[in-house]
Amino acid sequence: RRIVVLSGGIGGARFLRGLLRAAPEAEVTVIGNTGDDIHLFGLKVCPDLDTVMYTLGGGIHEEQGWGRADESFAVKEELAAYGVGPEWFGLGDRDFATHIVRTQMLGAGYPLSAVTEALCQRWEPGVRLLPMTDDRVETHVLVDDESGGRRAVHFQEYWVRMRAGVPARAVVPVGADQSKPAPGVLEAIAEADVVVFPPSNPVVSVGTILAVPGIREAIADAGVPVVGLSPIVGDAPVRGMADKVLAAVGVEATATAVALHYGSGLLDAWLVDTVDAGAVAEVEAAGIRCRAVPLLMKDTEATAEMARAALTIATEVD
Ligand code: GDP
Ligand code: FO1
Ligand code: CA
Repeated sequence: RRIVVLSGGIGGARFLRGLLRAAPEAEVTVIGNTGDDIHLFGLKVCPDLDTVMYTLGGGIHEEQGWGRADESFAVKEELAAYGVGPEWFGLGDRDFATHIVRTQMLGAGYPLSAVTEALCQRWEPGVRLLPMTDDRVETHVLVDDESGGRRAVHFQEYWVRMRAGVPARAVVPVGADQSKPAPGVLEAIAEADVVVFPPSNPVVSVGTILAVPGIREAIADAGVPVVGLSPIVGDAPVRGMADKVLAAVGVEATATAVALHYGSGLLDAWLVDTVDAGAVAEVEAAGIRCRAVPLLMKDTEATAEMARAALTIATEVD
């Protein structure tokens, strides 16, 4: 069975671990969000690709959910001693090596998709990990400035430095409209038996991937079940501040609103948590098959059970 998953960082990566346990024989292609990518100290950092790669490859800092296990921060401290920031972004020494290799290969002319494949030869994530695009796409967030206007900040600055503490007026995936899907992306979608939207951020993770021209259309045209799992449980994100960026696109932080945001034109089936069982009828009224199952990724087995539910509901809409 060929499964395509559109993934952000932590939510997507943890789901994938469960999916690989639930369907060990499946051929899984992950289309990773690169809108969160940022250039720091002359290096290209791809947080969501790295989170998937480290999580599935056994190198992730488990509690934190991003970055490397057994990390140290000597380079960051030395940079700070030179007065070189930003100090608000925590790049560790082990993680730095990944960005150095990536930047070196990009500088030598390899596209990000080839670089990602090379990095994955070390980590053996058990999936085919593709960036959504080889082109530069950077998500920016419009916030209010002091003089009553708006200013754009990089998504990482909004998320990590500002902790999404001020309203996001708009979320703009800069460069997305000019970007092309990376090699293999459209082919993987066309050959998929099922497409899964994991419990990733619907705006800045899955939404950014869908903003690459051709990807949304390819999914709709594939004619295979498209199944999503809600990242919103009990009217709040399980983790993080997805409600802040949902507000920017005028979507309530509820499992129903996120399903309707994807829409029945794209989504065939949707899983909500058991605490949101009341949403099932609403979602089904919109033409999307819906079931309530436990959606907390407490451990790999609980997550595998979520993946099994997703694959089961997919067969029901096939
Ligand atoms: P990011 O790039 O690291 O922000 O990760 P993703 O975009 O892949 O996923 C972020 C989303 O994962 C957040 O909106 C969370 O609400 C969601 N999430 C995290 N843990 C869980 C969980 O255990 N269950 C569900 N349903 N969602 C989760
Ligand atoms: N998230 C933070 O909240 N603080 C950090 O300092 C931070 C550093 C960081 C470094 C490498 C990496 O791959 C991820 C990192 N993240 C950090 C997580 C990540 O930037 C965001 O949580 C996601 O992109 C949000 O969607
Ligand atoms: Ca992310």
